[in-house]
Amino acid sequence: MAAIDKVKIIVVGDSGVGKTSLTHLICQQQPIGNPSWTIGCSVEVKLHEYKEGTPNQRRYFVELWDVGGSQSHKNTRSVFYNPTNVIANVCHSQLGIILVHDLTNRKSQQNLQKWLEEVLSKDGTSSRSKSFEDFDPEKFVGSTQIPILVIGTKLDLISGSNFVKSNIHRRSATIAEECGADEIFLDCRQIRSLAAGSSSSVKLSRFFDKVIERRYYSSREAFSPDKRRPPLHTSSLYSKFYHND
Ligand SMILES: Nc1nc2c(ncn2[C@@H]2O[C@H](COP(=O)(O)OP(=O)(O)OP(=O)(O)O)[C@@H](O)[C@H]2O)c(=O)[nH]1
Ligand SMILES: [Mg+2]
Repeated sequence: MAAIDKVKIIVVGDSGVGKTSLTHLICQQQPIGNPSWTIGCSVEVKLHEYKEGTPNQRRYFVELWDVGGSQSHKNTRSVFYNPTNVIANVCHSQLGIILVHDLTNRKSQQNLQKWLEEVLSKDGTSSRSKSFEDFDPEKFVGSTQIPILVIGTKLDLISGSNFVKSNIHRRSATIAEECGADEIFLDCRQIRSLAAGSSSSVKLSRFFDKVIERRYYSSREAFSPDKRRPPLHTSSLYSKFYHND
């Protein structure tokens, strides 16, 4: 049987926003009861049907790298951002980024820019030395074409009117708007949040397709299907690095 190719997606955001809950919901199709703080990084894998329902349908592993958001581990996190399989002049080729914020915590949304900068500047392929103030997500994301998805969690904890209000009174563009990224709002503790056919599930699937497309079908990156490299290693269905549960 042919090996199944894979892509890597980094999941980042402040501690407690719900990254582990989200990753579990995506990969296990069920909510996680009581997640503990993620120490280091936990990797879960989802089997994804690329371009499902079309003649080009193909199966891929999507690895979700759920990175612990605690400030105290900031300096040791960069090891997780390093894309494997790096070749000269190919930047972030197999990488996608999911930026997660908590809808009840505005600061967690503002911090997404810092998270994006942290991933992009420390992934081992960039020599940028710019400070945070100089960082322009629109420009940088535009130049790398890296697929990004923004997810707002804890939708169940805010009332509809608060949600509308917080969006109307926003002073500046959200990071999703700046990056031209899709945005999903959900309750990670409800299985129906990503029910097949729902708009959230369709957006998520489209995002995975984008990451796969960039990795395996983009001629610009010399990764056309014909020139496709074999994966470095076969994914185990569930591999854990450092997690304290
Ligand atoms: N009500 C509600 N609670 C949520 C939701 N998503 C996550 N939580 C809760 O928020 C808490 C933190 O969730 P985690 O998934 O551990 O957060 P994390 O982002 O992985 O945190 P770190 O591992 O420390 O970076 C847990 O108690 C979850 O049950 C949601 O959509 N709604
Ligand atoms: Mg976690």
